[in-house]
Amino acid sequence: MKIEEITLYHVAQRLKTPFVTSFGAQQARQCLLLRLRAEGVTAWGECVATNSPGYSYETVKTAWHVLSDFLIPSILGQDIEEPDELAGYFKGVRGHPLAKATLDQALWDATAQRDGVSMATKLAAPYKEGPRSRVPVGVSVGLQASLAATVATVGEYIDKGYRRIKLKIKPGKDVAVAAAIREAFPDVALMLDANSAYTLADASLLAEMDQFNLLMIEQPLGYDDIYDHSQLRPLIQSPLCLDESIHSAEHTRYAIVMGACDIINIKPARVGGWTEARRVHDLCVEAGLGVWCGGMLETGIGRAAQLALASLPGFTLPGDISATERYYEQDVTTPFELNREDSTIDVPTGPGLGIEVDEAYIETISLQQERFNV
Ligand code: OSB
Ligand code: MG
Repeated sequence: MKIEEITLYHVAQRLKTPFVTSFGAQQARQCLLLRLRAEGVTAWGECVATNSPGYSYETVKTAWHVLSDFLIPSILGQDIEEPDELAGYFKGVRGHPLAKATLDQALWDATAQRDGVSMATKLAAPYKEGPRSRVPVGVSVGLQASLAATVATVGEYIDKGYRRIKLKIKPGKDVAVAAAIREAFPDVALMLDANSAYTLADASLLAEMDQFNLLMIEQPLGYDDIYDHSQLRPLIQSPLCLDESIHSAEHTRYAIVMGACDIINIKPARVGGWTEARRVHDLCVEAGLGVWCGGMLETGIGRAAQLALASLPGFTLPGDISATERYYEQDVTTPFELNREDSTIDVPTGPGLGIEVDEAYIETISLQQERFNV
């Protein structure tokens, strides 16, 4: 497919409630949206880099720079048949996986539309089983002002039908928070995400979490560490999950060889896109690690692509893919809804991402835009 035109949008949306983690608080969520036109097809990608470099070193500004000055020029006017060809064009750019994943997503959307199949079906092509039609999901609850507020917030999500709760923790807001939630909701599938707020010296505190029957503890140690996690793993009983540290299939291999984790949270953007995310999935399945699809507070554009990935056979654990109304009053696509009866969301079945994008609404939330033509 000849890449004829690309438009970048820097957009800002207000989250319904501030999302607070050990690395900071966010309410005005910014991201980049990218529209790609190729041979009569219009496709979309979302760059989940945000205002500040708290989770990743990438921000909306670094992603705009890397996309507009390097990645977009490298593919504009080129004939690209499949998304896995992108790696060759991007060879000259080290790092910046969130920027690269934006174009990777748009290429998966464009080529799936060309093939007349959903992105989920295209991703699932190598497997015996086709894609799942609905995927199990949970909700990620940010740090709250008090224990009472945490219990109340979690209760509201459980009432809405979510059966898996992820709680953010940080030093000083950890054991007591987990204890309060476990006491109030003895049966809910519960996990904790520290976003790298601890060190190996906190092993005994992390082992105190063993009493709460956790689904997992996510990324307790350094954001680029694999080795210390391998040292922590035998010291705790809760399954250990890596998020921030895994940027590629190679990192996945290191984690497996070192025995650094039981589970990987696959965020396709963090590993540079959906082609690489599928490789991570395959390595985990082969090694017997659990996988699930993480989230970055996506708009409907990114959410559709998360759902496509999470429909692959290895994604047996519930993902951080909540209904649109958990995040936004209004979205850039038709909203995604939770199936209350089984805490799932339907995977789109239309061609490509299978969504309708509201371009007029994107215009109203756009802070900056730029078009690139051949
Ligand atoms: O660590 O998983 C994380 C959001 C932004 C950055 C990092 C993380 C998160 C979440 C939210 O936990 C998941 C979601 O609902 O999109
Ligand atoms: Mg995380």
